[in-house]
Amino acid sequence: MSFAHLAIDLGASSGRAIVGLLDGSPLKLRLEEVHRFEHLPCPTPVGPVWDLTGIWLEILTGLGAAAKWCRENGAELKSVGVDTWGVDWALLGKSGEVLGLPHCYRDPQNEAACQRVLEQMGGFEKLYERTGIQLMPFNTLFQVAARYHTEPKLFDAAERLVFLPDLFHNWLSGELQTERTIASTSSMLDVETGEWDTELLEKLGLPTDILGSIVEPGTVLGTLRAEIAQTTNASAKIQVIAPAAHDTGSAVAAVPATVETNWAYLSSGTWSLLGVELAKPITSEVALSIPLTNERGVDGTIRLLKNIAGLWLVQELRRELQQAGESQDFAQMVEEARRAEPGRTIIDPNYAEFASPGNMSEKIRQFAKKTRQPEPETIGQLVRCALESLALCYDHTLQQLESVLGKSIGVLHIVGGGIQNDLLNEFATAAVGRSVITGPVEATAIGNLLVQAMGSGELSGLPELREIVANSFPRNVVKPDAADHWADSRGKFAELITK
Ligand code: ADP
Ligand code: LRH
Repeated sequence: MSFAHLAIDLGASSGRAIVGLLDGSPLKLRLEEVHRFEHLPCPTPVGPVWDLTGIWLEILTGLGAAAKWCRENGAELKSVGVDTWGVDWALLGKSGEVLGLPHCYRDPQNEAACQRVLEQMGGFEKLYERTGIQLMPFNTLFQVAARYHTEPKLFDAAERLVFLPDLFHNWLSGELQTERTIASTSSMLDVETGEWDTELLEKLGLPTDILGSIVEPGTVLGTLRAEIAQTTNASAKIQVIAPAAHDTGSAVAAVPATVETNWAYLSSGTWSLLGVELAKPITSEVALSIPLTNERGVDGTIRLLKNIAGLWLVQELRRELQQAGESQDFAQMVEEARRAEPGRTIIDPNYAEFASPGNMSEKIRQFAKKTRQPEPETIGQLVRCALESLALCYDHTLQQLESVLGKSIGVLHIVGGGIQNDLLNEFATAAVGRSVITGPVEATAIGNLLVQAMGSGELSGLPELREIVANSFPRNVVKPDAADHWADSRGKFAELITK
């Protein structure tokens, strides 16, 4: 009988349950996707909230399907672990009751709270030197400040603040722990120690008695609650093991960089997370001026990276088409973009207006108008504009990283669902002028599974984990797009973002 683990990988647009089987010599990981679903934030009068119980039922469906698959295929399901997108959280009362629905991070209320916090701190640099996290209005710190402002009594009743994977682990096992990678993206941890910065929270007048102790990725949290085992027809012996509970932490753990020393990663999905892996955080003046984020990873590593808007832009263009009854899939949109004119319009993907949902095509046109460029009209022109601009932003960010590190980066590994967009891979390769390797697509689930295997004592650490990824999944060396505008477009992009 072979052993299996189950990754529940929840991105901001979709979730999946993937069984992983480790066997052979050298060890290889085999994946079996047993469940996949899409999900969306729900608009309410108090802002966008996540369909928490809907997502939970999908998790249970995934667990049930994994248990069935393992039974039918002679495998023993040993453990399950959940990773989610970053920053979102909930409060639990004394009995464990969730106090209010968790908001989706794309919530306009965070903006005012972010400004208030920055004023209280006397500027972003004071916050950055403590937490080392990029300024984004949706960081958990600002979300907590926003909610404390509108609903202070909720915090009186609260016993614990939980991040979403911690909550799902609690619902699976009954145990309650805070996993370090997901906590580290909140802007509430001390960048040097990786522990809660309680002094910061006190300074901001925010409660600290709701913070639990923090555990490492790979920690065995417990076993399935009897009720969960019963409803999913799974064994009550299945362990619940915290993976790198932040999806980006899991994805970067699964980057198959085994020989290179000068590599960077790009985790490509709803967001494009581009950065390097380090032993220690960097909060220098140059890092602050960009600013770059320092998040915690597997085996005590630090991810120095930049959050770039990513395929959110294309997701929103697709949603607009769907609303107009012109349903198109991503592959069709990419084909239209391939046929559109090269180098016509460039945007800054990180322009604040693009971060909120709705009217993406109009927002892109307004940006073009403001910067005196041709306005994209067709879906092909819009998608091409978004993809070329993302590629240029990757190049710019790599240069920024090099300036912080004081050394050059020769190889970019791109992982995640976004690598299914061939055109973006080709654009990225042309724009960055470095060697680009794509794969694996399911890096997040793979990282999640292998960290569980580490936690259960089957694997020793990150180097072994990456060897397994490299041995198990195909990688592709990308050929650059052949259009001749890239040198000009790089110049245009640099001008755009300094305006
Ligand atoms: P998340 O960050 O939500 O977990 P994923 O890693 O699953 O996202 O990546 C989803 C993105 O991948 C989609 O937004 C889409 O842009 C892109 N994508 C998925 N399938 C395809 C495809 N067949 N062709 C082109 N792009 C795709
Ligand atoms: C990517 C991600 C990213 C966060 C964002 C909110 O899914 O976790 O690392 O910053 O979602």
